[in-house]
Amino acid sequence: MNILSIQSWVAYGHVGNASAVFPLQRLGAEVWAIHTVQFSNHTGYGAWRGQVLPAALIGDCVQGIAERGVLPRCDAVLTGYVGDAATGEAILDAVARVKAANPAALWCCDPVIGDVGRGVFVRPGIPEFFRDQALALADIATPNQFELEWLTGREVATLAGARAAVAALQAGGPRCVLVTSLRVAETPADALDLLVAEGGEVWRVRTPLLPLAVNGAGDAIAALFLYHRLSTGSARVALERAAASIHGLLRRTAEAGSRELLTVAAQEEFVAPGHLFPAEAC
Ligand code: PXL
Repeated sequence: MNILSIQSWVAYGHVGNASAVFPLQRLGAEVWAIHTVQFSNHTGYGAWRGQVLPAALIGDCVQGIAERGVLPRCDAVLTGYVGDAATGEAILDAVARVKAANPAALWCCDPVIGDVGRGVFVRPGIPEFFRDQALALADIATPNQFELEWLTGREVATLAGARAAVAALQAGGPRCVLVTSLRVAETPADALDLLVAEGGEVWRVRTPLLPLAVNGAGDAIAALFLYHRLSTGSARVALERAAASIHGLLRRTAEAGSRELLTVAAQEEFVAPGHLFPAEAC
């Protein structure tokens, strides 16, 4: 499996490509990683150094990959954190080139905009890029609850509200929508839900809520979900496997009291997760 992953890079810690690439490799996928930014650390610290990389660099790298003649073997494009709205065009262009070379390739678009508690944490124009341009062309979208609300303009307070918002998102583009973290009225206080919708079916996995605040878990979930969705063809199975691996990763991270995901130390969870949480139709 070959995945073109266009996301942020951080020198220290695990978000963006630094959260997504290693789990994919550990599962056996080849990852063609292109970075939208190179920062010292994630922006959740409030301070960071580094640069937003020029949009032209993304196009250049895609061009170079195309010149190797391998684009027809690209199974999917995975995109996430975008440092500047100008990068949006380069991402759309990369997806168009991959799909022209391999019409079966999927675009999994993680519309990284913000999070509950933190609000919007990307530059102006980026949320609008996802809503107005990207999602219409994506096959899979992986918003968190905050992003689902922002993108659809709907409040998500109940399971029915979540289902309606997901259906609204699907109507505008992606056939498959994974909500990577959901807490609604039906969610017990000590739990976290993940929801996936595809082909008229909606599945929910409920995992124990863990006492931690880390960044980058959504980036790893999107990558793991894409991998398993590609390898099994089933959104339900992909949800179960991604949720199990992420829960294992987060459990070990919480046990260690780490501020960064233990992506390397917990790598066994990607291939043999300790706990499986069955999906329920809803
Ligand atoms: O996890 C999303 C993300 C990705 N990339 C960078 C970030 C964040 C969230 O803070 O700062 C650079």
